[in-house]
Amino acid sequence: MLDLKKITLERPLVFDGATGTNLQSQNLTVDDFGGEHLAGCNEYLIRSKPSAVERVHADYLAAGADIIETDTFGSSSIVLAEYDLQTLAYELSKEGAAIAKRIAAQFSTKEKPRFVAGSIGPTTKLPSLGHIAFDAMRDSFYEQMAGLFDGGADLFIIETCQDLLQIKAALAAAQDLFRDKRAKIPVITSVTIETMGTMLMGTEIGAALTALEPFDIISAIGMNCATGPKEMEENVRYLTQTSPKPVFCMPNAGLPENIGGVAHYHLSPEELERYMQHFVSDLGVSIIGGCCGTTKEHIKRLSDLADRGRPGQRAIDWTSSVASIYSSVPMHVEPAPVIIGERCNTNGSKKFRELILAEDYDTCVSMAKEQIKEGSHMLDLCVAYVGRDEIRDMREVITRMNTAVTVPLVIDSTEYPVIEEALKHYAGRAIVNSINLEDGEERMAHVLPLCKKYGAAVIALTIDEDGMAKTREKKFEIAERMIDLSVHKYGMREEDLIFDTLTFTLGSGDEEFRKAGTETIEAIRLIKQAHPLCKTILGVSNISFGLNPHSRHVLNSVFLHYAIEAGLDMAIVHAAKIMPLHKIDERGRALAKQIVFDERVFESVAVAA
Ligand code: THG
Repeated sequence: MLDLKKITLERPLVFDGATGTNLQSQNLTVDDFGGEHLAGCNEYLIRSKPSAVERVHADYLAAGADIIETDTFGSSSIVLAEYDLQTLAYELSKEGAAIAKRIAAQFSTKEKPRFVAGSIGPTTKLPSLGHIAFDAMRDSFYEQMAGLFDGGADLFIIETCQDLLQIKAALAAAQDLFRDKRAKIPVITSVTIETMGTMLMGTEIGAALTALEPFDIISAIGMNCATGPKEMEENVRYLTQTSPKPVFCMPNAGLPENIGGVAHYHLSPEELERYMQHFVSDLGVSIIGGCCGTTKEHIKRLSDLADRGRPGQRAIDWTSSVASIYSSVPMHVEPAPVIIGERCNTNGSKKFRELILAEDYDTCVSMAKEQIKEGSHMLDLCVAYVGRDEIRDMREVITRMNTAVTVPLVIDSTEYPVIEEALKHYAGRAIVNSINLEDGEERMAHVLPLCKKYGAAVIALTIDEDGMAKTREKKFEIAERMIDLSVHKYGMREEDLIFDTLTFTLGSGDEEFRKAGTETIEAIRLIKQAHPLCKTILGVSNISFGLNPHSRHVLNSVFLHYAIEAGLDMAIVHAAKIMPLHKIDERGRALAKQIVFDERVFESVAVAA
């Protein structure tokens, strides 16, 4: 397979320029488009006037482009339906790729091979706004991609993306296609950052990178369209400093100026070259090209630039993170822990349970927002309720939270279909809560492929066939077994795994569980020492079930303090009720510490309560 990372170590790769601009310059007539009703459908030119498309390709290849894009930006059934051409999606895509391949072959030499990128535009619909269902969008992309693949495309470019959920639908289609074809080609994903500095849905570049980075099938990540290189600089710099994958950049010929309803682009070939030289040499961008308004003269300049030297070295500072549709949140913060609000949980909050029962989904969202105000960095979400349709409740809640909640979500469910329903409606990068080995590998076999398909991280509980592990050794042993399976069998990475060393309550006073606090804390230490890339988490409130509210707050806070000392990264808590140690009186602190570490100075936990 074409190895973009390897090729671009030696030389930047150059894409072609605008298709529309070039077609316009050919002064095509209504008849060329196949009639009044098809005027403006550039994709239909593949059939009605292939010579016009061939000319675009030949011009850019002659200018020195390494990669030309097929004229299929809108060849999905979703877009073609606007011209009543939806039944032609596969055929037009295939013919579009075949034309490009034919012309590319005419220019291709051993020294300078030329490639065809199957162009996949964003369509006209935003799944995060409910314009289209995820599955329908995936199916439409699948058909378009199948045509491009069968027509001979060397790679796919999923470009001009406005909505991360749309990208995930396209990636799901590509994954399905590669599975069905038993063959892969590289995929470039490119987002469009509007002049206001985010994607159309409000997504910051960091959130886009966090959501896309986990996908193995993506070979390069970048941005195109909306603005010129000048406006892109800050975000391009972010990508080159942060992205483990090669960085792609394909700007417009400057910001468009609207003259009489028509967009005009003013950046000259020399100016574009100057910016792109900086991006390549100084920032390390390795795949470049031109979007709206760029011509063969622009591409000639980029090709000359590419001949002058390899992309600059990048120092990459990547931290494993998750994201909402808006922003990215690292899975470790200083000071620790990452605080995960526990209250949007039907099992953990009477209020939330009643809201779900009343189907007052909007107030569920208000509870989420309250927890953000209280300092939560992420939110746990569980809508399970015996006798109710959990899939439907999850869909109702998550479609609202997707755009209304600014922090990442932790999807807490025991049901696989509920987890998938959540992931296919969530634009950001979620955490799935959780997997375990209670029924052997069964649960991992269902949940981890979903995490891979949608790019999620996952919480792994130290439970196996014998139940919840009690000792540090057993907790550690289960964690190691899960790491081995997750990484070697299911293709997850250690940094996608968050271990929960689970504690029983210390509030029962039960002899059997008096060591539970210590063992849980020491298991965290063992896991972090052996696997520093893995994260750790605890549902802190579990430790104090059965005690009175004040004792619970004290015990939770003290337990959390020592867990953090042992290396805890994340905590599921009621943020408003966690107290820093210095806010707890000395007696309470001492007593709580004795309970956590089972330092038996007193007779029973009931004294503390
Ligand atoms: N690990 C992981 N996920 C988890 C847990 C865990 N998810 C659920 C739970 N444990 C963490 N969440 C909560 C939420 C609420 C409470 C405890 C844990 C809680 N609620 C109060 C009660 O039940 O008394 C408040 C009730 C109310 O407001 O009505 O204590 O360990 N991975």
